[in-house]
This record gives sequence, structure tokens and C-alpha cells, in this order.
Amino acid sequence: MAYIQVAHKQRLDLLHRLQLLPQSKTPDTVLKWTQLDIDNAYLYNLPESIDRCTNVQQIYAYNNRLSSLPQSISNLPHLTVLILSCNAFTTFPITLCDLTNLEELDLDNNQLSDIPVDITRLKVLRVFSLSNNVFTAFPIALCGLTNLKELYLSQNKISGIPVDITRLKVLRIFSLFYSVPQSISNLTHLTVLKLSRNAFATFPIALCSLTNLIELVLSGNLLSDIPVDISRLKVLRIFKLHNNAFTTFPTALCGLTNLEKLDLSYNQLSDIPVDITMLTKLERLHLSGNKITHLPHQIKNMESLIRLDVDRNPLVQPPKDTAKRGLGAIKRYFEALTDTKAIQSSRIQVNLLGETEAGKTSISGTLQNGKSTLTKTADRTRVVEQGLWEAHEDETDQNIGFNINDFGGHDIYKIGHPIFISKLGLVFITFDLSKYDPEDKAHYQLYIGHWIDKVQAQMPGIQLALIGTHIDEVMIQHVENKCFAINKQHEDHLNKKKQWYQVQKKSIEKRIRETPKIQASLHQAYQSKSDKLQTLYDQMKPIHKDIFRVSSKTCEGVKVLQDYLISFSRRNAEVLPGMWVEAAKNICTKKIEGSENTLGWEMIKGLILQNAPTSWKEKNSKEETDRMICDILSFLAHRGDIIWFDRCPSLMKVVFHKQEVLVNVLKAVLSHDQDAISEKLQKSMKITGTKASTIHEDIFTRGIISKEAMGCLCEPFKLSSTEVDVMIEMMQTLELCYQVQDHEYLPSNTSFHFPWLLTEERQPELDTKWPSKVPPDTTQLTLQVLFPYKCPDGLYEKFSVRQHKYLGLMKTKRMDWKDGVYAEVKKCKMQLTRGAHQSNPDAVSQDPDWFISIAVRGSKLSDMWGVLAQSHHDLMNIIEEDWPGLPYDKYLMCPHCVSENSEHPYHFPGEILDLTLRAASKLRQVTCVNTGVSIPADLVYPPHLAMSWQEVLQIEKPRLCEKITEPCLKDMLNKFLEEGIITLREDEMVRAEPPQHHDQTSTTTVVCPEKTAVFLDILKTRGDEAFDLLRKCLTENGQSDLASLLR
Ligand SMILES: Nc1nc2c(ncn2[C@@H]2O[C@H](COP(=O)(O)OP(=O)(O)OP(=O)(O)O)[C@@H](O)[C@H]2O)c(=O)[nH]1
Ligand SMILES: [Mg+2]
Repeated sequence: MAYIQVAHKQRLDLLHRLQLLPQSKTPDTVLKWTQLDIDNAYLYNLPESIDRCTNVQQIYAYNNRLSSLPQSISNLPHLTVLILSCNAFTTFPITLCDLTNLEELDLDNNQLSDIPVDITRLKVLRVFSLSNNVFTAFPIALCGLTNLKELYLSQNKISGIPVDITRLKVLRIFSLFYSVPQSISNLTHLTVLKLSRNAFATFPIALCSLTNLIELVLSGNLLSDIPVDISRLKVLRIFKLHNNAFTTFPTALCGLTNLEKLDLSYNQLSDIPVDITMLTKLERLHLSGNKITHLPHQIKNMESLIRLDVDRNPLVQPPKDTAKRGLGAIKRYFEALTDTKAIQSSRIQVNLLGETEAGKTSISGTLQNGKSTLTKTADRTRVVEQGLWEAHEDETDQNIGFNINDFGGHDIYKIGHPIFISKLGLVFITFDLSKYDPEDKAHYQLYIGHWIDKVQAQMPGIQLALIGTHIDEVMIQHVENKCFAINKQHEDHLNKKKQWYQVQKKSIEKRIRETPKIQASLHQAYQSKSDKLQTLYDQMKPIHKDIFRVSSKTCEGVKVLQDYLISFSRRNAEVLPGMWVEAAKNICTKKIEGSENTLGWEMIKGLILQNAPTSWKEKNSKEETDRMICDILSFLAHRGDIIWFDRCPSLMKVVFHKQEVLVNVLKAVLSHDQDAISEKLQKSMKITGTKASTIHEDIFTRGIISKEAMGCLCEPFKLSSTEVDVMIEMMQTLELCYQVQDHEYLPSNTSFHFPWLLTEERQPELDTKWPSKVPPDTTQLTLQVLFPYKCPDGLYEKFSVRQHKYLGLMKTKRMDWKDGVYAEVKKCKMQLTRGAHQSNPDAVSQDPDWFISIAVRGSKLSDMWGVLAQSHHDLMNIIEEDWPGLPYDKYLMCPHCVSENSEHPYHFPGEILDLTLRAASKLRQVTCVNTGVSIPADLVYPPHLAMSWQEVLQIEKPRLCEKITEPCLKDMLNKFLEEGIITLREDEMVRAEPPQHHDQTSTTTVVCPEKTAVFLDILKTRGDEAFDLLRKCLTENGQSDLASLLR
């Protein structure tokens, strides 16, 4: 990093020195420069001495404050590329007209409104970029640049194009904004035309004359139809029409038989005609964000198609989950639909949650049996019980069914709902109306409020409703009064949440006002904090407005509940191939009748293929059949019929079709019930009494379960040894525990650490490793993540498990206690803690705030930021994956206040850690508002924020060149070209680089450092979107390690 910054700076310094000594000899190094990078340097002027670099061919001076150029620049005879985008030019620097060898000139993002006639002296200019300036008329002088191949004029306010433009005979790429005059039809050589983000409500008919067009972009307009004449564009390959106003598919498009890419996403389309199959060369079809319910099954015959995006559509055929699995799955689904009968089917998961004795099991039984079913008082539901209710209301409802999950009291939340609750399901918070006392303030929170909070934190979009039971024990008038009161309390609850967000927002706005303008990164961080809050706020989905009032004794109100369920189910029905429905039935039968704990792959295969037609079986290879099995399993898991972990290759081969098996094991292992565990251990056939007490001690003081002990705990459930292994694997996949090997060379001594089970307080001996006051030669970086009402069960534990990946298999580097971990990572010390404090003075409620804090101590800041950043990244990922609706607030504590042991350390926004790009200003000092002390900026900003992304790219260039594979690079070139970030010419330039000699045999791992280097150099001259796309492409191509290198 330092090297590059210094190199840039040195060059500028050198030039400035030469400027002061006009008579001096030009140093050799200066003469050697062929490229001059002086971008992002806050320059108001370039030095007059620039003409000393007589051999320079390319100057990159974008993102400065330039409004004029030194006359001397015209003395650079070899200059061919000059990049001056993002500066402050208001008039065209006339001196440029002397640079007669210039081939590429970029003046994007300035304030130009005219181009002088003298421009025509640039006889060899091929690329001219003038986007995002303030032109109101087409600069007529451009018509004299007869060698121009690419002209960019988008995002201006140009209202017409002169006839003279036809003089640009070799123009191939033209991008423009605002309007299309008839005269455009004269540009018959045009191959690429971009007219996005205008307000065209009708299709500019003149475009149909541009018969050489290869790419046409009309996205972001108001189009709703396409004329038949479009078929004149015989060679059109790419057509972008996203974000328009199409409500029906423009059938004229079906005449564009050479189309390879069609983007119609974010319109209002509800249908896709069969005629789409006429587009036989179509490779990519983008239809996200429409109103499509059915895709035609002929889509499976489109052989060229390699990508089909249909997310964000109310799909019924194929089901959403199948569509999400990609084109292959969609094609397999339609294959099966053609071979077997299509069946309209709906199976909804109904989840009953609520305090113990709420009446969950009783209402579940009443629904299933169709008559009053009351449990006995002693019949406590342990964790979860599953039931099935098939609604046979009339002939048409044959395939309407419900998987009812009846959860027991509290326990389940500790294990993690997302395993059991499908996002497509319904959640009912159940409570006993007879016990509910609206006058008692605690009742609402206990029986309803905190359940809603928990469910919404984990599954923000899920449909929630309330069921009040025991109405037979309450007078009708009281039922009404209580429900009225509950609705009111719920409204207050909601308002309180909203208020929390408002208070947060206000406090951020205040901080934005208080932060000096110069601290741009801080501004940016506060802004993202405010945006994030808005997203969370918008995610809050209202619950069903009516409370269902039922009695499982008299069945009163049950019909209303049933009707609601059936209508919900009808709204969510999907079209399924007959063989899928049969497969689901066979698996369900196993659930009820079979004795298996889990289903292995061969068994699943048997069950699924049992009813498949022979013709279908003969047609499909083994691989194809396996893929279809995965499609079906994914679909069944998605709607809650089975539990299946498709993310993990070894677990993929096992289906947990009986929830209770999984639940029993989890409960046996995670239970805090010491007596129950003791009993299990003592009963075990495999261990002695003494051993049992050691194991017991291990579990309850150190949270450690050896593999052997795990076997003992699972014994009562009669699992095979493979099943025990699978369970262990599953617990690791769910990050309930991490594996530790006591002796490096003794793999048999494997044990599993469950942060859940820890009961010990922080070990006093840790005070020497991590004293409460930061030692004088040490710095501490601290991130605190605050949760307004409660730290969700399991969040800290999962986070603690995830940290293990940095610590290897040996446990010596970490010490755990009930609410914390101390670890030594990469020459730093780290302490993670969980706790509660009453710190937020703005808090709406007087409940304490919960926090998870990550503190890193060390002496080398770059290492420390690395450690903090990776833990922060883990914690954020966990929240995003498992608690996407959880409100939180994060801070970086002022390191100065922390080292002073200040009681109220100043809080910098934790969103600083989310910033990927440095904002405009580079700071050396930041002020701690609490103490007024200036502290070095690198104590508050991670090192990458001290650099622009271009600098990061430059530093990482060697590594990127060494690692980016050729297929990845090719894919990137396509995408950058598609997005218009690089030009066709540049694409060719990269591809033209000679390939490297390499010994690798596999084509997928071949790298091409030279091509990559050229590509990266081009990117450095582009806007921020280039960097974002680069990281996205790397991730998509399985090179996410490189993407994170660029964070
Ligand atoms: N009178 C009356 N009794 C009910 C009703 N629903 C449930 N009960 C009784 O209330 C008690 C608890 O009901 P359950 O259905 O077992 O409650 P639960 O929510 O499943 O309880 P846990 O499984 O412990 O979480 C049992 O004694 C039921 O017989 C009802 O609507 N009316
Ligand atoms: Mg129950």
C-alpha cells in the first residue's frame, strides 16, 4: 500500500520540483515514464512541468479538481490516452486540440456545455466520452471527428441530433440520453445504441431502420409495446428492456430470431407466450420482478438457453423453490410435468407457538381429527410434534393439506427455529384467553409480544396470526373485551418498535449534523446506518388483523380458523407433476408407518421413483435422475415436509423425515437438565459409573461432549452408528458445536464443544492475559453490537462456534466461559463477550440493552483490523442468515476512551466496517467528541479505508493476476461489456494479449496474468460500479477469496 501511494506522490513531487527549476535536466526516470497515474489526488492544477514526461502515452488524472490544463500538455507528442473524467471543467480545455495524436479522450462527469470546432484537429480520435456533462444541444463540432468509433453522450440533456452526424461513417458505439430524433435512422452503421433512462412511452420507430444494431438498450423507460417492424433488426443479439411498463409480453420480439440475450425484468408481465420458443438462439432470458404465474412448458425445449431468471414472480408453475434452483431444475420439472399428470397442490406448514399450556396440542388435535380433542394436563409437548391435516372440503380440494408443527413451550427456541419452520409457512402465536388478564402489563409481553418479536427477528416476512384458546371458559363479552385490549396492546407494541427506529434515526441525523464535513467516511457510515435501519423498518410485516378465538372443547371458532387456512392454502397452491405428488406421499407414509429414523439415499431414491413412469426413467441418465431427486427433496424441505441439508455434501444423502428424531437428539444433547443427562449416561451400556461422572462434569462445566459420550446420549433413540455420525455432522453444520482434537496425532480423541452448555464464569487466570485495563504498550479496538430487547437465544453461541475456524483443531488457543471467549489469533488477543447494560440514553424502553462485543488487543494495527473485520463479518453474516429481521445497532468504541478506561467511551458508527470504498477525503486525525481529543484516523478506520479502491486494486494486482482464471476473466469481460463499463475495443484489447505459457492441464484453472493485468488497468479508470461488479463477478465465479481480498 505504502509503496503505491508513495510512488504516486513521488512522481508528482518530482514534477513540482522540476517546475521550480525550469533549466534543469530532465531526470532519466521521468523520461522512462510511459504512463502517468495522478488520479484521486485532489489536484486543482497539473504542473506546467508535465511536458518533461516526453515519452508518456497515457495520463490518468480522473477524480481531481481540475478546471484547466497547463498549455505545456500539448507538447506531449506520444500522448494517446487522456482520462480526465470526474473533474471540474466548465469549458473545454482548448489546448487539447493540439494533441493531434490523441486516440482516446475521456471527459465524463464534468460541466461541459460545448465543444470547440478546433476539435476536428484530433484526426485520429477514436473514443470520446462526454457522458454526464451539461450539454443541452448536440455539440455540432463532433460531426467533424470522422474517425470516431465510440461516442458517449448519455446523461446530458441533448434534445436533437443533427443530420450531419451521418458524417461519422465509422461510428460503431453511440450512447445518448433523452430523445431520439428521426434523423437517427441515418446512422445505419451503428451497432450499439443505448437509450436507457429516458421517458419513452412509445417505441421510437426510427430505431427499426438501424438494421446493423447488435445491441439495443431501452431499459428504464415507460414502454409497453414493441412494433412489429422491430423484426427488421435482423442481427440484433442483445435487447435490454428492463424497468419498463410492459404488462403483456411484446410478441413482436419473437421475430428477432438472432436474439441471444433478452432482459425484460422489472416490468408487469403476467404471461410468457409459447412463441418465445421461436427465439432459438436465445441464451439468457431475464424475467425477474414481474407478475408471472406460469411459464410455458415448451421452455424446456429451448436448447440454447443457458440462463433464466424468474425470481420475484408469484410463480405457481414451476413452484418458486424449483425456479430458484435454476434453469436445469426448471427444465427437469417441465419434463416431469409432461410425462406425468399435472396436479394443483398445496401443502402449508402451520406452526403453533406460545407459552406452555396455551392449548397448542389441543387445537392441533382438534384440527386434525375434526372434533374436540383435549390433551390431559400432564401431556406436555416436549419440543415439537408433527401432525397432518388433509382438508377434504370438496372435490377440488383433494390436494390441500397442512403439516402442523406443535411446539412445546420454550425449549425449541434455544435450538433454532429455522430448522423447523419454513418461510412459506404460517405461524400462530397461541395463548389461553381464559388466563389472559389485560390489566396485567406483563401478560401481553409474556404470552404474545416476545413471541412476535422472536419470530419476526428470525423470519421477517412470515405470515403471523394470533389464536386465543379456552373461549368456552370465558364469557362472550369478556372474550370481546380481551381481544379488543390485546389489539390495542399490540398496536402499542408496534408503535414502540417504530419509535425505537425513529429515535435511532434522529440520533443518527444529529450525529451527521455534528460531524465535520471533512470526515466524509464518517458521514458515509452514518448514512449506511440510517439506510440499514430503514430496510429493517420496512421489513416489519403486519400480523393478521383478527384474533382467532377458539375452543378445543366445544369446537367453537374452529370452522373460522379452518376456512382461513383453506383460503390461505388456495392462494398458495402450485402445479406439481404427478410423480412429485406421489413421491411426497410415499415419504409421508414412511413418516407414519416406517420404523426408520432417517432415510438414506437408496431408500429415498426408491420412494421417489416408485411411481415414476417407465418412459421417464428410460429417458433420464443416473445423474439427471439424482438431480431431479434433489429438486424434489428441496421442494419438500422448503414447504416443511422433511428436513434436508442440501448445503453439505455428506448430509445431502440423508433425509430427516421425522422431525421428532432430530429434535430428540438435539434435546438430549443440548438439554440443561442435568438429571436427565445423568440418567441417560448411567443407563448406557457402554460406559462405567466413574466414566459417566467425568463425562457429566465435562459437559456441564466445560461444555465438552466427546464422541463416545455423544454415542451414549443418542443410545435411547436406537440410532445406527452412521446415524450418530450424521447427527454430529448436522450439529456442526448448524454450528451448534465445533470439533476439537485433544492431541494433534490422536484423531480418536475427538470431542465437541457446545458453547450452549457452558455454565462457568470467566476464569480468573485470564486477568493476566487480558487485564481489565489496556496495558500501556497495547491498543484495543472494540466493536459492540447492541440489541434493543434481548440478545436472541443462540446468536452468541453460533458466533462463538464460527470463530473456531480461525483457531484450528487445537483448543489451546482459546478459553471459553459462559458469556465469553478469549482467544489468540494472528498475533493478536481477542475477547468476545455477551452482556447487558443500561447504556443507551435515548432508549425508549427502560429494559437493558444486550450486547455482543468483540475486542482485539495487539500492537500491529493492520493485524488487529484484520481480526476485528473477520469477526465482524461473521457476526453480520449470522444475523443476516438466521435473524434477518433483528434490529441492532453497532459501534466502534473510541480507542482513546477505552485505553483511558472512560466510563462513557465515545461511539463511532460501526458501519465504518461495512464501507468498502474510501470517501473523498483522506484523514489523519479524527476527533473524539466526548473528550475533544484528536486521535489517529487509523484507530477508527480499517486500513482499506485509508485507500481508494483503485489503490487497493493496484496493490492486489500481482495476486489477482496470479489467481484469476481464464474462464473467470472471460466471464468478467462479457459482463463488463454487457454493463457498458468497458468498450468493445477494450474487450478486444484484453483478449488480444498473448496467452501465457502454462503447465496446468485443467482448463478451468489456467490463469492468464497478462490479460488480467490489462483488464485491471482498464478498470482502474472506471467508476465505482466497476469495482462492485468486479467483486460480484469474482464471487460468482467461485473466487470469493479474491473478492474478499478487495474488501
Ligand atoms: N376448556 C378448555 N381446555 C383446553 C382448551 N385447550 C386446551 N385445553 C386444556 O388446557 C391444557 C393445556 O392444553 P395443551 O393443548 O396441552 O397445551 P399446550 O400449549 O400444548 O401445552 P405445552 O405442550 O405444555 O406447551 C390441557 O389440559 C387441555 O385439556 C380449550 O379450548 N378449552
Ligand atoms: Mg403441547
